[in-house]
Amino acid sequence: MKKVLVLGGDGFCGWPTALHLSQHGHEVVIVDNLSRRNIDNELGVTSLTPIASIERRLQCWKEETGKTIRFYNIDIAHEYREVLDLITAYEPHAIVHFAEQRAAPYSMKTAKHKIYTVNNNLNATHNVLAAIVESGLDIHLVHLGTMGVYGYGTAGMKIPEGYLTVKMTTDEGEEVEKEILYPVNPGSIYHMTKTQDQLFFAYYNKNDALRVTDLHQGIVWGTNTDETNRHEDLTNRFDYDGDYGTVLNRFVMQAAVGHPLTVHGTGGQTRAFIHIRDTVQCIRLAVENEPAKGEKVRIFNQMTETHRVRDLAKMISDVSGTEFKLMPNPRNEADENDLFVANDCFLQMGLKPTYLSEGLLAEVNEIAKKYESRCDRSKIPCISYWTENQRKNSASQPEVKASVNAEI
Ligand code: NAD
Ligand code: USQ
Repeated sequence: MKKVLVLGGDGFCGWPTALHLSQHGHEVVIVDNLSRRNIDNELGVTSLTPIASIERRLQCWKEETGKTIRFYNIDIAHEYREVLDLITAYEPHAIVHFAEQRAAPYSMKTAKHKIYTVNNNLNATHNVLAAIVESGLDIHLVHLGTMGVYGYGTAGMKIPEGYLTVKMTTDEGEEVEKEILYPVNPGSIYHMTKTQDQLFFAYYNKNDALRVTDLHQGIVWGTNTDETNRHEDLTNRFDYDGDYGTVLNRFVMQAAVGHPLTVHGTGGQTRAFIHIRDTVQCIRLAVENEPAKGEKVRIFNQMTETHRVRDLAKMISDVSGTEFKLMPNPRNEADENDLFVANDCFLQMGLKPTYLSEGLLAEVNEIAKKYESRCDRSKIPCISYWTENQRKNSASQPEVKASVNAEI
């Protein structure tokens, strides 16, 4: 049994992870400032699934399982003293850190949103690291990073798990080998904060010998896990709006309400995916297998399959009969890319993935169809633009081409 602090434990990944850890015998305390719920208010949207208050969620978990999860409302980015006091009093074995602003489109909306994302994410991560050191405790930090730190290109090789061995020629003409962090190539201000997080971890690992596992996660799809399925009041959130909704869950919901699937550009972007059920398994595996003292930062690629956006649209269109549309891309990103990713670490540790081929239809029928009446169609369009050019392009070409089950 490990004592685990789950930072950001009211969020989409954090809530099912907290329950999964609790169910597997770990003692869990959640910290969250509920900023995600406040951002829903700012954007005028709600989760497609109805989500209970954090107090009701925890009471329901107790009623269902007899297990207690405590909750503290602390802003990790701004309340350093409270973070330190909690760590010192609770003495966790591990801290799982989800508590960041995680939407790329939200981070690109305006200068104010860029500044919020940078201040929130960098201070949250740094405060946790500084507090672990100041507490003097030997705590394993497990952080949720992103595949997007690498960019999505390949140099004719699989993207390795975090590190790259490079060969250099010294001034004397001698060839030397060195291991470096894989070069970063962030595609948004949000992704940029995750590349900076990596440097914080490398520094604190070198200077203070902190044990850190950084999980470079792909796009999470799906909604519920075995634990959140136990009761309506444990249901996980499902974001579908243009800022927080991620591509696969958006397509699933769009198919359920008969909205044309919103493919950006040519849909040639290839991305990495993982089901929420696998996310919670991976995090438990990471918590239960901490790095040795003095070991370099462990980096795992937390993803199970890669797909091209237009192939996903085609797959969902074929299943549902909903047409898809190629829209002007609001983002500044490559139109087409290949993506090959190494993910051996979690598979070797025993991860049994849920693949799209098995989980997709259940998601459409059990979640999107069930809650379709809660969808506000006016919140579906992506209206955060990466640059002024993208904004102008969208205004002049509302959609590029419509297509029903067509080959593109
Ligand atoms: P989310 O927004 O649903 O959850 C984040 C939680 O952290 C929210 O409950 C929010 O209130 C809380 N939070 C944010 N800032 C905080 C602060 N300063 N103090 C206290 N609490 C704070 O996001 P998510 O989808 O659950 O993502 C969790 C983590 O996983 C993020 O770091 C994200 O970058 C990473 N990730 C997510 C995905 C995905 O597809 N959802 C993919 C890869 C990586
Ligand atoms: N896209 C569409 N249509 C849509 C929405 C998105 O074509 O309606 C495209 C985007 O242009 C992009 C791709 O789908 O090319 C993925 O977009 P996304 O919103 O699903 O994912 P992203 O912005 O990359 O962010 C999400 C999470 C983030 C996490 C990241 C993992 O919000 O927290 O870090 O996935 S990764 O993509 O591997 O970097």
